[in-house]
Amino acid sequence: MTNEAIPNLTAFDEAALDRAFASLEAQARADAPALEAELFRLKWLGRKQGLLNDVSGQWLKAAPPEAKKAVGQRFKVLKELVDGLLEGASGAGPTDAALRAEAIDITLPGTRRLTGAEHPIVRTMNEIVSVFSALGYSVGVGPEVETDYYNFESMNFPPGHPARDTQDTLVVASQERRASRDRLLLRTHTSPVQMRTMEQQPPPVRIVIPGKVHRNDAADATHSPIFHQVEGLCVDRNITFSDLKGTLDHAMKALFGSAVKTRFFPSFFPFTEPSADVQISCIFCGGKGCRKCKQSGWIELLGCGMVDPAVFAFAAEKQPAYDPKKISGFAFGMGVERIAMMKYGISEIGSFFAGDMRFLNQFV
Ligand code: 2NL
Repeated sequence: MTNEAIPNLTAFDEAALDRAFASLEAQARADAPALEAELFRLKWLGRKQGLLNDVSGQWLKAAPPEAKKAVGQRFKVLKELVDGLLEGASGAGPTDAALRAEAIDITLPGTRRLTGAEHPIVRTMNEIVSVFSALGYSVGVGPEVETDYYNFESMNFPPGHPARDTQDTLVVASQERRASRDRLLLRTHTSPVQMRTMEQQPPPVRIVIPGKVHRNDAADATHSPIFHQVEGLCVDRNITFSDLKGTLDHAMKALFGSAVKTRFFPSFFPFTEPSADVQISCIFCGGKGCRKCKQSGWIELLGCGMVDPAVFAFAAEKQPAYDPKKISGFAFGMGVERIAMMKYGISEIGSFFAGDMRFLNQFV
């Protein structure tokens, strides 16, 4: 019986023999990595059905006397190849040459990978947050796509307030079918997270919310439609404006050095009453007056105030403990870019977002 994997040889000239053996060699090389070692041995070297046995039977024995030597030589080479392949596969291990080719020089220096660094905005945000963490504040995060209710209505913005205008707020398209309180927009401040927090837990609350906010502003040296805020909220019994002043005075000293002074000016926000703007003594001239503070000796840095009872009334719809007759609180908000620009002497807000490595590498 002849093996069909081995064609019958019709010509025994050198070229015909080379072609015939080359095809078997290629087959053996393909089988070696594909077959388990014992299967490979059986297929090629098996005493009864091994291919080499059949090659010997069909090609060597069939060769005319003058071609026997040429067939025998090629058969020997093929047998050595198959033995070699089996040795490689059966745990005798690779040859020395193969080992040397794969060797790793462990004395070479490793591949240096840059670890990266905190972006200056994130770093500043973390610094602000850690000042309040040290005072016992927890940290909250929340969605950047918000509803009109959390961003405006519950923050006591009246229906026609200019901030609600699409000229000032970036809104999600095609929301007309929804009730106005459910319409989606990009949050313009992180206050919605504080309202969500109050809905989730009764007072006392001490929390800071760092995060990204959006406004439909034209970009210039100090304005960007995307920027970052840290807002804070403290609610408990008997929280007073003195607590607000003491907390923010401490926070400014922790952020800018113990020599800075603070002062509070009357201001207005829909969500606080009374409201104040906070100025710190100029960190560049110590208060004597310079270009940075426009010769005033003071720099305006954040807004704050006592939480408006109307805001507590919205929270009380879900958590009755926010009864403005029983509790009080203060809140504040600051722009992270503005603080980072002051700390690092940066004049263009766009530098934070341009992704220019020459800028960013200064903060590594
Ligand atoms: C500013 C002013 C401020 C708040 C944010 C706030 C949050 C709640 C209730 C009341 Cl839940 N107020 N946040 C209060 C005063 C000022 O931010 O100029 N930010 C850049």
